[in-house]
Amino acid sequence: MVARPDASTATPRLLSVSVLGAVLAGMVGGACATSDQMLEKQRRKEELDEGPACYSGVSEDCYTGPDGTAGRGACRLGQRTCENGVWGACGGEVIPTQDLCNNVDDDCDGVVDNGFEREGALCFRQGAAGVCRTQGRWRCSEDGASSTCDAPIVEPTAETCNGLDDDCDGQIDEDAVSEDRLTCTTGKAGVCNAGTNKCVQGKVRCIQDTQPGAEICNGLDDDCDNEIDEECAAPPS
Ligand SMILES: [Ca+2]
Ligand SMILES: [Ca+2]
Ligand SMILES: [Ca+2]
Ligand SMILES: [Ca+2]
Repeated sequence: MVARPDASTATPRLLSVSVLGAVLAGMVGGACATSDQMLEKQRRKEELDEGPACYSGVSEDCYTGPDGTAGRGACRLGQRTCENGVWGACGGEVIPTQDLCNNVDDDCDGVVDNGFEREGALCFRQGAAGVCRTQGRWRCSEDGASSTCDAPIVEPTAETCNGLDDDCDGQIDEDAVSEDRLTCTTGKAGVCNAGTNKCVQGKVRCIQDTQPGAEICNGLDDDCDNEIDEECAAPPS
């Protein structure tokens, strides 16, 4: 038996040593019932030595959430009051909860709305091109369970020559000039007059089909100087 005879003044640490001794003694002696009784006796004694948990009427800050989360995000300390030597419940504290889409760091990990797009951040309509790829902002759902992009829906329209992808196929101003409007005139002389309407940088322009060349004897004004077959070479055979 190694328990200290003067256990009434022993510190909790020394009491623990004496408890260990009691256990060892019980094991060595094979008398488990006896050592159990001794352990219980020691436990009661330790309780008495600690005295009351608190003094009645005293209040203090309290917090039951994980260390380091109080004061971060939504998490707040609470207050507890001592009554009849026992601390009451921790009232008014805010401990971590699952982070919802609500612009608040509910789980108090320092990140607002983990797992959601941040409310108010820019977004574009997904899977859409051209003028259909509208811009909006992320918005939290009413219940905080999801976030959605509020970009407006724009339906594709016929492609026109305006520098925009009106039909939302990813190409700007492709086939913007209709077949019946393709042929045009440039106002220039000779073969330089014939042209084709093309959409250039959002504007329809008449682009001449033939550049001026050497004047040949063919009944045409090949060099576009407003004179036909002047000093012409022989036409190709
Ligand atoms: Ca949140
Ligand atoms: Ca297009
Ligand atoms: Ca267009
Ligand atoms: Ca000419």
